[in-house]
Amino acid sequence: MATDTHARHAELGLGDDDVLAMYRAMLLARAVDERMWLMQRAGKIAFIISGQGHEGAQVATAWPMRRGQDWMAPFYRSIASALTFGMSAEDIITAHLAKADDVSSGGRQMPGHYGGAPYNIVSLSSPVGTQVLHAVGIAMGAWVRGDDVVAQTSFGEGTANQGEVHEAMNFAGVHRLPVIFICENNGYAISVPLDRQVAGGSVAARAAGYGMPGVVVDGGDVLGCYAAAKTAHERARRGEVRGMTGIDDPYEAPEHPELTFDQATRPAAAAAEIDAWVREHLGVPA
Ligand SMILES: Cc1ncc(C[n+]2csc(CCOP(=O)(O)OP(=O)(O)O)c2C)c(N)n1
Ligand SMILES: [Mg+2]
Repeated sequence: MATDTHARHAELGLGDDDVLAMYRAMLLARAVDERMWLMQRAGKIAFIISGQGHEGAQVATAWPMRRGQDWMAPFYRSIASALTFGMSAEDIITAHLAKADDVSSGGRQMPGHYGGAPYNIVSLSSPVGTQVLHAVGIAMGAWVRGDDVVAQTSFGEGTANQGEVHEAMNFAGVHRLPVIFICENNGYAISVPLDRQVAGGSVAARAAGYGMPGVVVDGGDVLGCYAAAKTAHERARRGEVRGMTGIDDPYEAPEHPELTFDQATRPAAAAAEIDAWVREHLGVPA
């Protein structure tokens, strides 16, 4: 098994040092996330939106992105994406504490709105999906200027149903812009399950209608996510076709603390489904 794993990352052009660095980034993201939960419970942070369960997919899809050259328009769970693309743990925690030297906004943005001019990370707005338009705008600007730039944006599968996400993807497809759309599908938009959000059951399948490839990758398969992101990045640079990746993420462990009302109304069936998933995948005995 160890030999197979080694062959797989080597085949993708990754060295042992690369995969160790990816694993370290995942662990750092989890450690920062857990620390912020403690700080939130201690009353030091207003709220935290967790990225737990998304780390592998985020590190892997950010890995092919060129720091200082490409651009990222992330979403509120993008702790690992932001860390991989240049933000430090200190940047992330300082932003949540709303300190004056916070790189994202000088303490003026809400928690979870990752951004930083030095890192080419565009701060998101609170209405879900707006960052998808920003990424397409960045890609359009790069194309007009003739710059070698790839923009990447990420969002949840619930957000994929916002009107502007359709507009952004259609516009990108029509103009063949260098932008990668990453849908981190964790099966729920707060308490609404996938089958009540997405007709047809797949966000990635919509890519055909936008004239771009759409692939589904298991979000727990870090190397699979890396391979998909690397291919999409290469395609975007060639100006050939843009990549749209549907990431099928594992459930994130904690719930949204700021959405208490929705938690209370989450259907019992959802709790049972999550419980079954945890038992099966994490080996928790019944
Ligand atoms: C336009 C808009 N509608 C509703 C909300 C409230 N809201 C915040 S997060 C969220 C759920 C989004 O679900 P999904 O896109 O699947 O991402 P997840 O949180 O599951 O990662 C909603 C409805 C919002 N911020 N913006
Ligand atoms: Mg979701």
